[in-house]
Amino acid sequence: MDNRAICAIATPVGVSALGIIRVSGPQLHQKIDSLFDKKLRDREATYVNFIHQEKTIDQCVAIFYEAPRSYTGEDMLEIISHGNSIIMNSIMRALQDFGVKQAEPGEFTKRAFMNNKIDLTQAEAVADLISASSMQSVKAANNSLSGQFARDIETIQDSILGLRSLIESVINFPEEDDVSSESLKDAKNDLQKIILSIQNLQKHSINGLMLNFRPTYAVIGKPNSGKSSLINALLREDASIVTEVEGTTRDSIKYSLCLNNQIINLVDTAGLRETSDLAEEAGIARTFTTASKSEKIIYMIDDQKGMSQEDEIFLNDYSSKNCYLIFNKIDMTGKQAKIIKNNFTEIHMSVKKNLGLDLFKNVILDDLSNIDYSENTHLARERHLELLSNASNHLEQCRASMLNSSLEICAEELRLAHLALSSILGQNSSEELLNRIFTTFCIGK
Ligand SMILES: Nc1nc2c(ncn2[C@@H]2O[C@H](COP(=O)(O)OP(=O)(O)O)[C@@H](O)[C@H]2O)c(=O)[nH]1
Ligand SMILES: [Mg+2]
Repeated sequence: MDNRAICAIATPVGVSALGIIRVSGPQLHQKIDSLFDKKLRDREATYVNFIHQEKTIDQCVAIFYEAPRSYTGEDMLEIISHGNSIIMNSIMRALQDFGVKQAEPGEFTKRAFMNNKIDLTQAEAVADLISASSMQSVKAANNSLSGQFARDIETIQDSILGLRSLIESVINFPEEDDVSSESLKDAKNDLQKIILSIQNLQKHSINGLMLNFRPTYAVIGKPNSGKSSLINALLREDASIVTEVEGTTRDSIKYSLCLNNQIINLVDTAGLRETSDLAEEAGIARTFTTASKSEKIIYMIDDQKGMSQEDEIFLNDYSSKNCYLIFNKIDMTGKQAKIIKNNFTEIHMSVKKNLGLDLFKNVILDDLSNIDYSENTHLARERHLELLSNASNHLEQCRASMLNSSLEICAEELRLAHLALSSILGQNSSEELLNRIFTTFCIGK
């Protein structure tokens, strides 16, 4: 691995009061001392001038963390400057003049992993914490980050090792018959306990996976039914272009909406109609792709026009479980805002007059409240689940071989189960796997 010092802006781009630049690398002190007008002391915040080519770029607060007591395990520096991107980029350039390179996404955390500051589940939890989409997923990510998930796995690994040595002893000393049959009975009990604890961990992981998940709601319907208006009303800002011209929205545009501390994806789409405009036609094709990739469809109908045959044809492919109908513009038809459960759940509302918008939000909130969560839930990934089920399969094989007294196979299955668990923690993981995990991080973490 390239172990040159790295730097990155760790705060979002744009204007802000303060911005943070992080630096990490071996023997940083000697390299960057001359950039400050005062000497930095370990783990102390110092008010300094950041100086480059004899000019003060900014007045900052700098904190130096001496290795190995830092996030990455290397020497680290955090520069808290004013949050202006011209200032921050000048600081970055100055650092680069001193041989510090721009960090890749996740490179700080990757170094923390490489230096054994954290295991792979904790590294993944860092990324999950940053992108957590609800307070529950924040808590669950923290459970993983604190190492609870890793400790649970290590406990199971220890039990597997214990069981293996028990079985090896029976293999090696078969002549002591009494001891053997006693030991085998113990082995069966131990195996049963291990299988149960894996099942327990799998259950928590499945719940954790659900928490990590952001459902996508696609808003679909004919042109002018009020799709973009609905999205704007929900986002409480002019996020989509709303006009009276049919066919304004020509692409599928994805937004994040935070409802009661939970984030969903909301997609605005091109209205469905026959068209000879090529760009619009391509937009409509995307609407269908978006629909097929979304968890839920919000199908909008202009209440003045009512449901048409085309609407019905589209809806034929959907069920009440994955589709809601909105009859919009009831201000023009004089109806009351209400929810009706017919074939589909129908919400009769007016976006423009803000009638029934809360009814609609409650429908989504109801969807979101169905996720099961307990204090032990940790934020899991597909990767963890696959490896847990892999370990679990080997343990089942081990049980089967124990019943036929094929003890060599038993021991081998235990070794494989242990290996699967090691991979969850990132012991013996390949460079490719690590790259796959760390490139999903944001820069600066
Ligand atoms: N009267 C009335 N007009 C609405 C309502 N919702 C949206 N509109 C209007 O319908 C037109 C089309 O809206 P837009 O959101 O662009 O529809 P889209 O093509 O489905 O995205 C605009 O002029 C909106 O102001 C409503 O509840 N009542
Ligand atoms: Mg639109």
